[in-house]
Amino acid sequence: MNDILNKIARCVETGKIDMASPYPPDMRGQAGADELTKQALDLGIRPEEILENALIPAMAVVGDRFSRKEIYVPQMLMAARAMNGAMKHLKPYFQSGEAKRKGKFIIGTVSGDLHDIGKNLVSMMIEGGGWEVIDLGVDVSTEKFLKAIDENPGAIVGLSALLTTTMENMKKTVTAIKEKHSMLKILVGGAPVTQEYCYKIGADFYSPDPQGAVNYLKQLAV
Ligand code: B1M
Repeated sequence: MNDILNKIARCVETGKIDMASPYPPDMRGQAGADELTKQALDLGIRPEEILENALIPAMAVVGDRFSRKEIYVPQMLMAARAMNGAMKHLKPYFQSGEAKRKGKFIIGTVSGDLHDIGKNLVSMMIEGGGWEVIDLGVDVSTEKFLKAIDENPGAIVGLSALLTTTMENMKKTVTAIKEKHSMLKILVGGAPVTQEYCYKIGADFYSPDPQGAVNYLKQLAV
């Protein structure tokens, strides 16, 4: 089992999306993240294990290499594509929540921020937890969040930010939402976000991972 998970991790780290991807040269013609993830599921490996033991650690390796200037944006983008190639096989498992919806959840990555892998994971898990998810995508302006809230009364809102520079936009959006809808619950997350920052900007809950977000919503639905 570890062998195939290691191979999937290496594919994500090197941006080997699928069999047709030419990089890295020593893996040319071999299965990529796409095919290997399918194989792993066929072997009975649980989707959570693939995510936690291969995909997420691989993205952490990619981030460290970027920090050390060993790789650049194009390689990060290839890694993200390989991750998405794997995720498309996991998605149906995470989305197969109960048929009856517990409520509505609006989610988006804040203005100026294009990172969506973590946000998509949170979105999938919450959908799998039985909520109707309205995913506004990336680079979402405050106005777009406010419009979605007006169109979906009673919804809970989730904001994701991956850049220290866009955390400031998270604050602006939270402030604007709370000014108009003081009782509405706002959940925040993303790598640079902390519990302390959540309190500071007036959001209601911080979760470092999708499961924490699911648990928070579960508690609100009771
Ligand atoms: Co970017 N990037 N990136 N990037 N990128 C980071 C975030 C960075 C830490 C890399 C580094 O320097 N080590 C760094 C930010 C530094 C900082 O601000 N302190 C960085 C930078 C600098 C940049 C650019 C500025 C680079 C440039 O152009 N010079 C640029 C900015 C573009 C923009 O947004 N305006 C940029 C671009 C990109 C790509 C487009 C190439 C690509 C994104 C592709 C995509 O998302 N579709 C990319 C990638 C892939 C990364 C890294 C390598 C991986 C991010 C990721 O997907 N992680 C990242 C380094 C890293 O994180 N190790 C990096 C995996 C994902 C599962 O984790 O998103 O943290 P994460 O989500 C987690 C939790 O945070 C949590 O749950 C998830 C699962 O556990 N979570 C929530 C997330 N949202 C949540 C919401 C919740 C609750 C939990 O409730 C609502």
